[in-house]
Amino acid sequence: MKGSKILLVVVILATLAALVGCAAPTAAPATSEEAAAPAAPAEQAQKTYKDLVVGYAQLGAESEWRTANTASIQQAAEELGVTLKFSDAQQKQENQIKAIRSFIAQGVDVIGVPPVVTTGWETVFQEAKDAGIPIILVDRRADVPEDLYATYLGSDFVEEGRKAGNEMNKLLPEGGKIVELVGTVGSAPATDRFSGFRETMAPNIEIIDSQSGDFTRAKGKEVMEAFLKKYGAEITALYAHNDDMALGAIQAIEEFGLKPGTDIKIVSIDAVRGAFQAMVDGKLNVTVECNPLLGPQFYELALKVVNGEEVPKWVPSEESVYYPDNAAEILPTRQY
Ligand code: GZL
Repeated sequence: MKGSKILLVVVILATLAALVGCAAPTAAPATSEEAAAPAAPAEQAQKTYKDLVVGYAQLGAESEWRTANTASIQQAAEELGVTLKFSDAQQKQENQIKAIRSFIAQGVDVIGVPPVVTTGWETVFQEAKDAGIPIILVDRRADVPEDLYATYLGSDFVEEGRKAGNEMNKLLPEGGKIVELVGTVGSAPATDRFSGFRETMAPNIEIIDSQSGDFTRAKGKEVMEAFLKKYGAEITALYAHNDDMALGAIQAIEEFGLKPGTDIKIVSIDAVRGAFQAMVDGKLNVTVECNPLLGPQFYELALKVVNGEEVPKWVPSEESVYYPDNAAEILPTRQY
């Protein structure tokens, strides 16, 4: 009897032990935190051009250069199958900022922007960063901390100014008095072309006046008319920060009764078709190239940035200098 009792007690104890988890230890149960943690996110899927959504806050349509830049951005998107949301700010910073905020609200993958001026961007670029949307500066730079943009794709405007200064020295070996048509005040190209030119300009050349023509043909003509009224034939040459202002100035010089390219030498920047035609016509002496055809490079950078690939902080454009002697031969090949 006693043995059977002991056996019964053992069976009962074993059963109780099994019921209260005294079984062989298993892996420690997840803590409450670990249990709540989401599964490790899968590797973020790599985007392709076809599923890339890009916002481009274009600054305006002020010049042949800008028109070509817009065409390049739009054509490259179409060719690559990129979804492009495009806006034109009519050269107003507040419109560019509104466009960037709209792209953030729409949840685009990446935003491209040519800042119309260099200042006033920190707040909206921080909003894009907080939303996890990278900014790519295209064409023009902005004065912001480097962590607020992924990369800058554009020219070395100071070097363009240096090249223009060297060309002016060649045109005026005896020196002379020149006037300057400055681009949009506060923009990177205007600021840098202004300083670069003065780095290389010869000491026997004097800049007797310098005013902004805002990169437009109409304003360039208007300011040149004022220069001619004030200085007349005293002006030996003109330095224009872009071809559109130079073409406006050429009209003003002809209406004044002088010969552009002969009585008043002209050095300009951009190398748009209109400048090549003016060189063919003997009215413009030099144009320093500034390449607007940035579409393909922009999307290549955009895809890399969205896919987390390393990109340089600055991708400079390749550019040259053009003269009248082969302008007729090159003109038909120019894409802008
Ligand atoms: C330069 C670009 C300038 C052009 C002008 O990269 O920002 O703006 O030189 C244009 O023609 O208006």
